[in-house]
Amino acid sequence: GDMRPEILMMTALPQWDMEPLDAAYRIHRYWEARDKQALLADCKLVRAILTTGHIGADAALLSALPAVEMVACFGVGVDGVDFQATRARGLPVTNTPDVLTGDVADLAIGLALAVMREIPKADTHVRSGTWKSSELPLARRFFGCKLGIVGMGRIGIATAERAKGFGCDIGYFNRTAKPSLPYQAFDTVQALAGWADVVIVTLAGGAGTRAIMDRTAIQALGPQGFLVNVSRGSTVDEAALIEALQTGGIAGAGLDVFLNEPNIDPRFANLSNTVLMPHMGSATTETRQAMGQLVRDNLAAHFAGQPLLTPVE
Ligand code: 8YV
Repeated sequence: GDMRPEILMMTALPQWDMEPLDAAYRIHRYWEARDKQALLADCKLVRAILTTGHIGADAALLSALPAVEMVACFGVGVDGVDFQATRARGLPVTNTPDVLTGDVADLAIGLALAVMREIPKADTHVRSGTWKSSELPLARRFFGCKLGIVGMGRIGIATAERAKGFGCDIGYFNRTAKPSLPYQAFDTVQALAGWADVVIVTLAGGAGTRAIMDRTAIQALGPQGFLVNVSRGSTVDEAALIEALQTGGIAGAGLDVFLNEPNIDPRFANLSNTVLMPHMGSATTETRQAMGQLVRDNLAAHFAGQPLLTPVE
């Protein structure tokens, strides 16, 4: 018979992952199923869930899978995983740290440059022919600016390393102080935002960081301040952000992440002082290949009874 372990995949991965996954496992394809309940009813022998950190695995999903042994996330964030439920079942959870750090940090700097130097607006100006009849307003200098980083984990540190090359003055907020870092620590996000020309949010998502970038912090950035978010939409008070962007409360924002992706607040589309991206922080061929390999290696280690490569817990 078919000896391949059964796994449940919540979302599709690229062909370079699907082929080896199909060879190794009997895959239940959640994203393809029209009747999700019928699909889950057929998953009683499923031993692993392959998901993303933001789709995650909630208590209802886990309770539908009596034989599940582990949750493997494609991505570093694991905010969609119900850890109370996985702990109750003793299920390990893996993610894909490190391999995507450089890409997300690159995009953080890219979004800061794009919004401050108005690269997308300038591109439209050239393409549309308005260059012949009008001049764009002057943009804002990025190099040498005061750069605040909220969340000094792997991605925050990699962002700071890049910003050093631009001569930025770097400050940060982190829930636990990191005295070994050669950057100025701020006690509150509000104090950091009051000091910074641009704030880049590189926090983990989840309940512990919900709207850390709150209304007061956004207001503290001020009419000359910029916000970049490459973490999760949940880390910023989005209603307060939209209001500040609409009223000139801040100068602009570069956003890769939103609440309710991909059905984001339609008001973003009408804000000219924003650069918007569809959650592409890790979206390079090189990084997505490395992420897929790491997910497959974690699954393979689990089914071989070997230690997991990158367990979250
Ligand atoms: C997604 C991410 O996982 O790593 C993360 O936390 O948000 C991304 O890498 C990726 O877009 C797949 O959905």
